[in-house]
Amino acid sequence: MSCLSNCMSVLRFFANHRRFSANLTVFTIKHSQLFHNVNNSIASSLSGRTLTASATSLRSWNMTFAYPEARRDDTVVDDYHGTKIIDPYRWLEDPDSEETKAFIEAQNKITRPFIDSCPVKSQINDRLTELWDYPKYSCPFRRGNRYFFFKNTGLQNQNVLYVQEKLEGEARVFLDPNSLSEDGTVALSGSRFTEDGNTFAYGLSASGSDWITIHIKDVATGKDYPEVLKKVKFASMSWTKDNKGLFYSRYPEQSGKTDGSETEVNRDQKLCYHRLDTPQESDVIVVDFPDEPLWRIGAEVSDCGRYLIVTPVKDCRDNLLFFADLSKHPEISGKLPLTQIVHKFEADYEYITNEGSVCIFRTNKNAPNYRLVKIDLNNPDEQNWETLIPEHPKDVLDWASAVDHDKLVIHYVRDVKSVLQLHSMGNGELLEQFPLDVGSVVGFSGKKEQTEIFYHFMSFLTPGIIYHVDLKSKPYKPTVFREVKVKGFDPSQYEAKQIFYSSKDGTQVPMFIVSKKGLALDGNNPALVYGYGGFNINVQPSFSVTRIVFMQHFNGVLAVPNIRGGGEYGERWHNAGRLLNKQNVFDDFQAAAEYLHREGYSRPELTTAQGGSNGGLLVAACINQRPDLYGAAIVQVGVLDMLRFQKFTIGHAWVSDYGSSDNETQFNYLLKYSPLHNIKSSDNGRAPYPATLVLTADHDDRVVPLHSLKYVATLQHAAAADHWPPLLARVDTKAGHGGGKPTAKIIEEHTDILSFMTQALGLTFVK
Ligand code: X97
Repeated sequence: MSCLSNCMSVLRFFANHRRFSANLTVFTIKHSQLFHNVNNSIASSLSGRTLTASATSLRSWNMTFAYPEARRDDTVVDDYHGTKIIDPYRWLEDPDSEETKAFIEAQNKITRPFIDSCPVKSQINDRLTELWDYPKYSCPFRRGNRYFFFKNTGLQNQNVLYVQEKLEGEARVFLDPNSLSEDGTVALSGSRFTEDGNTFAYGLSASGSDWITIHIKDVATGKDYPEVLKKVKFASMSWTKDNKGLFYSRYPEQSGKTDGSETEVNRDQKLCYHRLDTPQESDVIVVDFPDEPLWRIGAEVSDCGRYLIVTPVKDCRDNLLFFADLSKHPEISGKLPLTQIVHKFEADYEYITNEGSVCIFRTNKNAPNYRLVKIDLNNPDEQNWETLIPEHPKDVLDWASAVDHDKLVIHYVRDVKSVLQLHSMGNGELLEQFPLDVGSVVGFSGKKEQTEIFYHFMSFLTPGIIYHVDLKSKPYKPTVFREVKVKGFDPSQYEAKQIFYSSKDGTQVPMFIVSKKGLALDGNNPALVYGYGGFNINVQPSFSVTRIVFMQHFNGVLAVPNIRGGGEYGERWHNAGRLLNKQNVFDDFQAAAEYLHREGYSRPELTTAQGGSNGGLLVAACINQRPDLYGAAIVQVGVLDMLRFQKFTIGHAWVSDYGSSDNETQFNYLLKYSPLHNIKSSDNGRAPYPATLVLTADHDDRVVPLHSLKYVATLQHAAAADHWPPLLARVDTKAGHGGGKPTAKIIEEHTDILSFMTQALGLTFVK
């Protein structure tokens, strides 16, 4: 989930479904930014220092600016278990107030000139645009008698879905999201074909919000059915195998806006059944848990069509497991009676396939690296479960997909690199290991009733190779179906390596280091250290044009430490970096920076820390704790108020990683690292911070912008009026957490990030 990644199939930290779902979107495997003369209306709504430019000259850039000082309301005080915490910028939690809007405008007004005056900004932008302009493809996938694939010619805002009768045949546009908005801000977000391939349900999101509307298309005619399903978010979509209707989860009507710029808690999701060609008002609720307003309800129709597998989830890990026997309720006219298999939230259970009543699940129950188990729905007690593929001692069983009737393709993560294998569904035996370079499988297509598979390989220096395997002919021979090259990028000039370094407590942490070959290790090169560190999410190698520009034109060193909290080494790695172990995540990241400095890859004044979302928290916590290690920090869409995150949109789901301030022990722990609550001002009025760019956007309803706004207000308050280095915010509009972002906006954002780094660190653009 690299947020620098431009690749269409790598959006892991933005992914909105748990793991790879072979059926949902074949495209995405997993679920992978800012002075003068502020006008009077703004000035009047912000108190304190003047908003006009100060006359202080800043380093050699001779730049002047002053931070807009926001009103502090010291009367807002919360009592947490007897500890009083002041929250002076609480007013910034209201996204709709004139005062908040003025604050945002004032921030952008100091940030824009700083970035825009970067002398090489247009060169950065030109180079990014040039390199980005190569065709990108997904794996083709067959539904019914047709093949489909996504393609982006290069700079199209959104990927286009094509259809063709035969693989070799001419492809026609099937769905072009670019036609749905002028600026590319309407994106396809989740889709599902019926079993016969004749009907296509697809989600559309606007301006980067998690909200989607589901539309349904007749594949043969290309015409949409009249109904539109609204109030949908975090939804699985699954058709009944008679092709007549769709299970999906939705939220109730709520007052006020629901366009993604609101902050209300998402609650009371219900699983509904929609009958094709009927209005949404006729949908029936089939599963709900009225006593559990915060649960989200996943559901999947079994491959055979008989069962509905229901998987409620409370947080961001562990689910319950129920099933309904659809053969007993062919009408689906109301609540479905459920049989409960798993009664406690203590492990993940993901349906893979079934033969008759025997289902295969991927689980980490008693298997922190995951295993496959067989559960007989007629006899589902745990003591009767059978292990089909046991847990591997080291490798993480990341996803599995049924293919060719009786086989399973299994993706393992071995020391952060992908391993792809074919196993027997009958006895789990290994049938084949597909050769792979060091890198990642970022896309896959194949189905139980089909005899061919495609998989999409990528790495730091490989933009994309799609392999095809015909499972009818043995020995299995993967052939290159498609390989893309990037004009102007010669991979042989670069090297990517993986090293292991010792963290504070001696834990060995893997890190990828990528740069031009033969760079002098004299500490004079800039480094970009990217981390995530949470939610059982892996940061595997991926191709990123922005990183190539950094390496090619700044002699930059890219470093990706696979710090604890992620899923790189299974549940143990995740557990070692969550709740009361969260400090390990920060320690691992700091140790990565120290390693880079010790080994001469860079030095603190040239090192940028970058992270988004949970990684934004990471970077912000790290610059509070060790500002001496970094020259710049890029904090994207970060979770920064650790005492109040659970009160907005889906924040409550993160208590499985963060705990909650509602619990006294966890509150005491959170208070120690919460970025917002640990901002330091030093004696001389100069806060000891690297240059910091905080990025957010008005429709981020995953991590609401108020985190970034309160944080930057506090940072700037701690700094002197003419503080160098700059502590700035870039607040985008018609954008969200990252998913569905149009290419034009991504390139602008990445141009701004590289320009900010250039300005702040004094980097040189080498041609
Ligand atoms: C989330 O906050 C995801 C929350 C919403 N959500 C999904 N997929 C679900 C889910 O996007 O609840 C899901 C569950 C049932 C049915 C349909 C979807 C899910 C699936 C698996 C596991 C958990 C939830 N995420 C975190 C995030 O965005 C990390 C990745 C997913 N964060 C932002 C964490 C901190 C900052």
